[in-house]
Amino acid sequence: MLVTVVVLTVVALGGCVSRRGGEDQHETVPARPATFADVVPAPVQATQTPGVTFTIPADPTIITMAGSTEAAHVGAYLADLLGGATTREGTDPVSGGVALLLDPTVGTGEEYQLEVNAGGVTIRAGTGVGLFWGVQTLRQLMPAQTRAPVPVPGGRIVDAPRFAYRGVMLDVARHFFDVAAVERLIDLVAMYKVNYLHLHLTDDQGWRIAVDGWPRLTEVGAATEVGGFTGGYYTEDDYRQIVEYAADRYLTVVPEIDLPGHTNAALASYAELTCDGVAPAPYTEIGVGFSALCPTSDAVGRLIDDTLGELAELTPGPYLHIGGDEAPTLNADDYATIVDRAQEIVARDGKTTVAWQAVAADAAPSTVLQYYIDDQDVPALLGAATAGTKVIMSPANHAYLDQKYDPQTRIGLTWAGPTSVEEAYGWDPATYLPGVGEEAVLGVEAPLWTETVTTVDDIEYLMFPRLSAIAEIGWSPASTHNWTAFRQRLGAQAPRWTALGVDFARADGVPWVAA
Ligand code: NGO
Repeated sequence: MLVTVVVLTVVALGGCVSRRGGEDQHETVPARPATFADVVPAPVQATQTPGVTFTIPADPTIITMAGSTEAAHVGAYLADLLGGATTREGTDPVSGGVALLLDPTVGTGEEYQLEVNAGGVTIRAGTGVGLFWGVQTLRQLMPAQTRAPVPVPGGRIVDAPRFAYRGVMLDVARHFFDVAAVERLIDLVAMYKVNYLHLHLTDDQGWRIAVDGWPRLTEVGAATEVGGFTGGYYTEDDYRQIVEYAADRYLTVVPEIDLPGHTNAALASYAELTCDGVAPAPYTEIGVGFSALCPTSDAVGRLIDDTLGELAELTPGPYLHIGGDEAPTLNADDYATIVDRAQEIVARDGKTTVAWQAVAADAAPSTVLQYYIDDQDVPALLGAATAGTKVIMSPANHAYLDQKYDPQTRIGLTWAGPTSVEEAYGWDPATYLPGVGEEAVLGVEAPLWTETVTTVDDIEYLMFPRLSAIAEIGWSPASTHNWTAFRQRLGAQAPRWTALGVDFARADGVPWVAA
């Protein structure tokens, strides 16, 4: 479906005010060189050296740590950004180029240090992922066009993430998005050090992953989406391709099979998954809470076993998400029968379960719970967190990217919003839920549900800039949290997004730097 957007632009003195839902009074400021204060997410320490600039020359030299395939991989990524480079192995900083050096004293995880002086750039980290995040920071210190020669301001950054899990979720069930769309999304979110991609693969309106032995899940279950009959699905190879593409950018895929509710597409495919043996019609509306797998059906046990078993095999990351949200048609025992079975199978296959908060009362100790709403399940979630359960924070009124920015936004839901950029940024994962403190929080995730999202432009419009706000909340120390500084940093992303063709919302309240 093509959505036509009417853009009315009014040029005002010294800036521009345009109107497109969510962007009523947007502000544009003149182009300026990138600074160390512009990096999103804000680093732990960033100190610019006044008066020093290093220009990465055309056809620069990139030194990658001798003997390290990880460093070589990150070097190739950087060479690509620079439009070509001569890459060779070494162990020391390089004059006139960029060195990517492994140094265990920097850390053993995602930490990195970046130094730019008049002679060159040096990034040090204990791991490949640390080097990769260092390159993402370097990218933000360059002009939007990163093809060398490019100037980089001098200075030093010491950086490490606050939380281990910084996720984005794409709902490919309500509307399907192909592999290329997902790859583009991965490229964009990697810029903000997002390290988990949660794919919501199944829901009432569509089943999006092929499962051996269950052909009707894709023949019937994948044939629909919200508003009609143009669905789609990933073959096993498609899924592998997404997983690999993500891994190349240090993102881990978390696949979700939503059960026992949100399962109309599966029920429509196989009558034996229902209790009355009658397959319901396909569903293309956006209501929730009406469907459920039958707890006493043998076929349901087999479906869970086969689907989660296959995903466990295809997914190198540690997590499988089993959904668990909104199944009001089942009583507590029947609900528990199904989510217990799913958790057992995930554990059998050596993975860790992630589930929406509704699973809290039935959660195995190792299950990670995803919080999104203040409802009747919160007391059980708090109890589990006190007993050591880890929580991913996705409060819908701050972190749900599917909510409109303001009532005029052309797409989006409103039940938890509207959510301005300032509201997306305005919370702290470790104090949001009293009883779920810093230690209990595994991290944050920004879900993009796609009931109203039909195109890649739609994805980008709802995702940017708010995803960058959630990414910063997940990465940056609480001490850096400051809306006035953040809005400046965020505004500096505009030329980058423009250069990449990202259809971001020039949301109110942010001084958008001109391209
Ligand atoms: C809810 C619901 C989803 C909707 C979403 C829309 C959760 C966890 N379950 O969030 O099915 O798509 O809201 O905002």
